[in-house]
Amino acid sequence: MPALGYTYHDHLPADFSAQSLRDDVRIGLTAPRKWLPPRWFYDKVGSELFEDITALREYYPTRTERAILAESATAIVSAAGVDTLIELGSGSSEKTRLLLDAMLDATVDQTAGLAERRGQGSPADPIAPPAVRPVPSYVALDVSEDALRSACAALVSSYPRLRVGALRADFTHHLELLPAPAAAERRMVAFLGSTIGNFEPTERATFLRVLHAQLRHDDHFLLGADLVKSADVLVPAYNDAAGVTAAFNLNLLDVLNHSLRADFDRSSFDHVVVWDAQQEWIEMRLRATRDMVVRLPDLDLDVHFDRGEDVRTEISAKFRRETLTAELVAAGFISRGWWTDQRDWFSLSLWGRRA
Ligand code: SAH
Ligand code: AVI
Repeated sequence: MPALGYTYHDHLPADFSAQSLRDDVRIGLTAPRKWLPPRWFYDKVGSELFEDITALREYYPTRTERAILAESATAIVSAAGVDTLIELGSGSSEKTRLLLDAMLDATVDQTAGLAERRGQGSPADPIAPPAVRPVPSYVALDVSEDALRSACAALVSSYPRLRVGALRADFTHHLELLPAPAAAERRMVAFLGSTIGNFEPTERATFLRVLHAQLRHDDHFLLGADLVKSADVLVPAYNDAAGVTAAFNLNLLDVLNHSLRADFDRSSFDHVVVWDAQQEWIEMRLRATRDMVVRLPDLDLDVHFDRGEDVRTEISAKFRRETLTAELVAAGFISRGWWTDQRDWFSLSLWGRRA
């Protein structure tokens, strides 16, 4: 057993992260319509601010997904049959506990069933023992070391029977690093929280194809996806009255200031949220409130902003069952279940691999 109680592997060494941040920032801030990829939100402060967002009255996705899991985790786990749960973009792994509880309950049920059947069997009528299942395991994959370490340390103390691993990696580049299954080990890859909505459509299609290629025939994919609903609900979820989402968005400028010695002035940008009804996605932007030049010495780059100019920092796509299903089927998946809440605001769907 490792000293921490969990294994930790880092596939994002400092120089790799620094180079990919430099590449992303150069591409995004020299584009005709400026943008930045959302993975850079999640430094220590950003990960904590995201956790604060999940508790906001306006931000319904986390509590709605948690309610679906509370109701249906047992059914999901029993439909998939899970020895190892691998979670992409695991963050605090809080909702995951509902899946882990269901996984561990299932192994207790199996053991009890085996003992019961052994008690009934006689030497003349031996009952073949079922195949011994692998130790229940959980692997958290995230870009944020702070989130991984605090989530895994907490899981280790709550779940002594669970084998826990942390993988610091980027799910847009490193899906081939998912732990390979042992013979007869059944894996379920979970992607919760509607983080899939933060991909551009083409990036989403690539992600689904690459993930599908990593799965074996008895593995499953569990997807949490936020559903299309009224803009009156959607916009406040990304523009809360207390300004926590604004702080999360503006923290991106601090990340660039710390990591690239940039000189962004936070007070010269506004947090802006737009519902794009055509694309059916929320856009978060940072809008310059004055003309300015921002210096990024590590890139040897000066970036000019006009007053009113936007940097798009995130899209958060909202889904419909038919189109989401079509995308997964196009990537090779087959539907194994769909769970939602009473208002049909959020979905959890289970997918298998087409043979
Ligand atoms: N799954 C959690 C957290 C969602 S927040 C929940 O449902 O509440 C999104 C998480 O994805 C953050 O923890 C962030 O650090 C992680 N993340 C963002 N981009 C990532 C990437 N490219 N690769 C791996 N993790 C990423
Ligand atoms: C992680 N992701 C699914 C969140 C979302 O809702 O798109 C990130 C977030 N951005 C602002 N609030 C929350």
